[in-house]
Amino acid sequence: MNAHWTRVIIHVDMDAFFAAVETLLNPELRGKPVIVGAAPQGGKGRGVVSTASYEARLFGVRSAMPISTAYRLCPHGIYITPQGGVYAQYSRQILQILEEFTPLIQKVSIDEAFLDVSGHPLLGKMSPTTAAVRALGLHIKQRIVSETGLTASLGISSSKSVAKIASDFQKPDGLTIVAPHQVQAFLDPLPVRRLWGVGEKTFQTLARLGIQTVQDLRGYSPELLEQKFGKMGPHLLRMAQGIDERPVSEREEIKSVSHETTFSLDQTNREIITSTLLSLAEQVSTRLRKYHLRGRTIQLKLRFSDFSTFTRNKTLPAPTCLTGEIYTVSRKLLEQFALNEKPVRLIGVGVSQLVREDDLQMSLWDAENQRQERLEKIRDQLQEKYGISALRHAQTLAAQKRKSRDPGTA
Ligand code: TTP
Ligand code: MG
Repeated sequence: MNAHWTRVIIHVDMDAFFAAVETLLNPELRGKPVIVGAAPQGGKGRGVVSTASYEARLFGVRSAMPISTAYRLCPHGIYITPQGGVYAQYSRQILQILEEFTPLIQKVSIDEAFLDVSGHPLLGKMSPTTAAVRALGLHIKQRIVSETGLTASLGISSSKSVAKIASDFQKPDGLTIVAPHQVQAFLDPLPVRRLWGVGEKTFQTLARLGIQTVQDLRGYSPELLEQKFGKMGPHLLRMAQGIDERPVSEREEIKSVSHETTFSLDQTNREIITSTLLSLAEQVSTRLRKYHLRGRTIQLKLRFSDFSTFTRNKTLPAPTCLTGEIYTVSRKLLEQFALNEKPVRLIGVGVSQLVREDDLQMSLWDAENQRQERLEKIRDQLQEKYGISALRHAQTLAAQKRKSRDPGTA
């Protein structure tokens, strides 16, 4: 059957990325369960798994799992502490290869990107055939593996959301092509959780409505969906129908910026917890300023020693990127918890509802805030140039001295 490809969108996602790079650098690891993350310390380690090789996944080890759980599941695994710089180098090399195929690239994360290859010469001038699309996909995979030694999984369809689901479909070393006339049949049997934009909360609400598969969602009344989810309702329906016109744009779509840390010992000491909070607020605000972003919603995340996890958030009247403001708000959120009852294992701060600096009406942003922002930006520049400097908040430094932070926090 002839498929009319209006656009050809590819989602590239590297396989077990950090673990694959480690294996490349040390071929003895090939075929073994490799776990990249915090030190396991014989099962007593804190912090989390960054990623695991597919051999380790057979034991149930997954990203973001506590390293102690990974150790219980796979005590004979090979545990490696992540070395960020090397992964970033490979990430850049992969991006350079992809840039040879199209200028329309959107990098999504360190090992993931969207490509719009609609105009590629291999696809011809008219609407391309699925065979031509497949040949181009194989060619890209081949270039990546021959030049880096790493395998990628590709999903190809005529929209970003379907391409993204498809790249995950036959991992590792996969190539999944969903031609336009196959989109609905491809999506229908999938659990709704696989759709882009369906997070835990939406998933729970959908489950309560008895909606499990994409097909269930597609058959649901649009009016009721809008009643339950507001503006998100029509969006969900479009995702379920595979309708997604969003362009592949060079600008990264950052939805939120967050940092979290696992204490090396569960904490009840309020002073240590709040100074860690200040350090996290500072890291988050530095990232916001780096990306020229500000956010309106501040979120605090707490995990207690029994692994119960809570989030609290507050939405501000105007968006911010200031350490002081993010810290003050998250500290108020922290006060909603009785910290002396249960020790804290993990604490995190996030900022969402982001706006770009250039989209912001400056009148919303009073003179004092502007002055403060300029100061913080100068501090960022000094930090970048000279590393941690005496200009950092004294309290942050004190906090850093007091606690040691595990690597591998997501
Ligand atoms: P992913 O692409 O989510 O995972 P992956 O490449 O390891 O495995 P897959 O084959 O399933 O794609 O993330 C890319 C890298 O980002 C991953 O190798 C390590 C890092 N990462 C973390 O550090 N913490 C996390 O929780 C996740 C999900 C990823
Ligand atoms: Mg990956």
